[in-house]
Amino acid sequence: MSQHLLLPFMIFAISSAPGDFQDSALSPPQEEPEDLDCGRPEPSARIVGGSDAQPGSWPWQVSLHYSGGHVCGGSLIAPSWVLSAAHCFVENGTLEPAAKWTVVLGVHSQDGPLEGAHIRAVAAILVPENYSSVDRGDDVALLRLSAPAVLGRAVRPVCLPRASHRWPHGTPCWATGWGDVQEDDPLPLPWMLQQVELRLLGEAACQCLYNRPGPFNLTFQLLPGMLCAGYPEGRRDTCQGDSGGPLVCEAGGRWFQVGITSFGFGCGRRNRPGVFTAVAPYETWIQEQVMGSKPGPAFPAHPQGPQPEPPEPMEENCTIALPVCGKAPRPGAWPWETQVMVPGFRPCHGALVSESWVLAPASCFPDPAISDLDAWRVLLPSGPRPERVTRFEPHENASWDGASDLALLQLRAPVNLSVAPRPVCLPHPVHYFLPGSRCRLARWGRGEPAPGPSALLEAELMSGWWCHCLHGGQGASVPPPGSAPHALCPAYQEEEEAGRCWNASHWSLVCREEGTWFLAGIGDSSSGCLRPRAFSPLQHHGPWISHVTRGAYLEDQLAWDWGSEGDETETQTCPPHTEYGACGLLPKTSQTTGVLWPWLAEVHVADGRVCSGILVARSWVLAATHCVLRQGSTTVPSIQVYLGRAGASPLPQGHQLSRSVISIRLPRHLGLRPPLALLELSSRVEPSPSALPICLQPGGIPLGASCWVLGWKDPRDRVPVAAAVSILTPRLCHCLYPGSLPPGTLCVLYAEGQEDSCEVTSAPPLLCQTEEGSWVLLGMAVRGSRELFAAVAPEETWIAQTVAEAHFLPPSGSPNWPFEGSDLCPPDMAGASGSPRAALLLLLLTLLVQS
Ligand code: 4AZ
Repeated sequence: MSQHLLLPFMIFAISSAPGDFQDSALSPPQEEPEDLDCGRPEPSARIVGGSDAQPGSWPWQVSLHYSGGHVCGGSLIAPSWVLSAAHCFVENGTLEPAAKWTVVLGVHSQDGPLEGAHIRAVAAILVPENYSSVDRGDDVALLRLSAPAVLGRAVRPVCLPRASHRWPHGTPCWATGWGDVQEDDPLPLPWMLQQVELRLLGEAACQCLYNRPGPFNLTFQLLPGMLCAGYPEGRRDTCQGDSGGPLVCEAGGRWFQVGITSFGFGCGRRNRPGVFTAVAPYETWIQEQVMGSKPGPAFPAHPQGPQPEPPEPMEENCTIALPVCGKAPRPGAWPWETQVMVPGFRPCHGALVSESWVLAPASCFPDPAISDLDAWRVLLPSGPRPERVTRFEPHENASWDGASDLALLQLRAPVNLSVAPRPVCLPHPVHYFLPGSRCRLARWGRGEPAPGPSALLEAELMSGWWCHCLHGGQGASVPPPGSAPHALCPAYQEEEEAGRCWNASHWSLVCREEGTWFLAGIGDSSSGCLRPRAFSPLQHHGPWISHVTRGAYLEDQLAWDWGSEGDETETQTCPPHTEYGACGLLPKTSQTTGVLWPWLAEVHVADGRVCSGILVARSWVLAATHCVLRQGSTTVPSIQVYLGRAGASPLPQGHQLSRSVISIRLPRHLGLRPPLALLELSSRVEPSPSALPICLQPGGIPLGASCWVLGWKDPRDRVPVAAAVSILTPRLCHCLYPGSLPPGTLCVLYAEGQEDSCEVTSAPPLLCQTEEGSWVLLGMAVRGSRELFAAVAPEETWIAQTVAEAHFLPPSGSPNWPFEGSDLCPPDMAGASGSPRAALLLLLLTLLVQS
């Protein structure tokens, strides 16, 4: 029994044909004297309210045991008959043998010897022929006991309603059971029978609630023979283990069983009331099964005589409940932000998660502080006075696992949530924060105020793939949408300089869905001085938080537009890492951010030239020598490098970071000026969607790769464009450009119509994406050419010696093409006129004829 919530097996929407049980209204009325008195517990025995039932208050409640443990509930309807739910007994379409079940009657606490209880074997289990699964209805079962129950103070039958009985919308009724107290949270010892008051919901009202997409964006079609009970706001419900148990309503001094606990979407969730099998429509079916059994179940006439169909109040049809949690007057004004004051320590920031509980990092409260809870004070926004703390509950893994650095603090007096303070919403374990979600950093633990404008606190969530592949293990499989992520990665609108410190930057990540804020993750200061790049998802801790607090606001996901990521059904794996971490990943960014090429740099030389550069390590950029050094000049110009530029228009200028160049390195070449230069940056960059080094491939062109020239079409707006190319074999290359090519030159052929994509003076890079998904740098364009590239591979040793942290992938085993020329060119090909494409066709033809 849940006063709150739980996730059972998830049941999804269907809309099959209604069952054919409505004819039961024609059944003959029962003569009451033939049956036992029903539905009357010992008058003095029950107290309404609270969640533990009083012994004897629900004497028809039975516990159904399988292999010695409680599995389902049931109700005694006659000395030899128990009513329950079909789904308790049917597994994969087959009925479990009756002999495996026992019925425990007259039990209250199921801990220890079942005092006063008695046990009956099950002689037969009867289930409607049409039963297939709970969501298709007919979830009802009858159990014939091997011997009649002994009726007494704690064991009495409940009354059954006739088919014509109607119960008005809103009738207060009671459900009972030993089921979970929340989703995945079993009833604690001493396993006392639980009771909860639920209101009947009319069909239209219930259908209306279930028409709102809920967990997993699914809706559900209520069928005839089902009824709902509960509240739009949730929090009181039945749960796993209550199935088969009774929902009873009082009429004329007797308790009638109106429903059988059947299923629901989770437990106690907002707008997801419990679904019950309506008992009245099964009058005939029950009568047929128990035929001849004396005494049989009692179907007393309704005390008010025949009932008309109650008109369902129309205005009740759609009272959708809105979240209680996660409402902020404006971003940054967090009504859940709490400060825990412990004498001798700096204030610790946490979040209010329910009326009585505050979540904060456990590391705020070292051992000596815990000894004196009396001295602690909790400051809440707009709270009239500091609150006192009565209980401190650290997470069991708090001391060694940063992702579990959490503690719960119980306030001595619950706060009134109708005004600020208000709790933040918490995600269920399967919550999937969409890439592109708008998030904010919020103070957490001993976090200091942000050193700068509030825009620094804004963040946008990166795709799960990027986050996992950047921060997770190499070759790891990416958790698909809908399964628990290992990390949440925010992309910041503005990148800060490494070295600029945010003091002791502990932050929490709050993300907004449909205007409601969720506490999505907690970050530590592992990125040194900077804002955290990866947060530990809080959703893993939802079960612990709800177990301890019994009432934290776990909310269903509210935004479901998964975009292209939702279409990815195949398991994705991460491209290889190098010993310095991930390289060459291209994040899938949102609409608002546009495409960012994390390794593409703009190299601005003092005299106004701008050319492309490629980040090869956290403080090194590779560029074409002719672009950064003037021919003949020996002075080193002043150079500024910009990363994360998505072009001057139309994409936003955010995400930019810049570094000045402190040295230019050239390889030692005899005679010729080497084509490639390494620029050393004034400080390192932090891996982010704006700045991630490219990978390098020892040996050259990766097999099966697709290759691109990445440049900009217009030197003024500098919006990056990628033109698809194929790399020609050295022989074709040599034949097309005989005599003119320095060793180590790559030639490319542009895909149809892409020749003019890139501007030439910027010296665009040639990149390939390997089959594993890593982006690899192959070369930089030679002066004045779109087709010829100075290859990186011949400079491998120089790069490795200059840049210790260059990201060399493991050798791919692909053929290492010799870059030297060949003498096998057909005659007359030299400098073929016209376009390279025309020349190439001609060349291919000639070679074909020759061979
Ligand atoms: C179950 O799994 C179950 N919240 C029973 C009732 C509900 C959900 C699940 C209703 O037995």
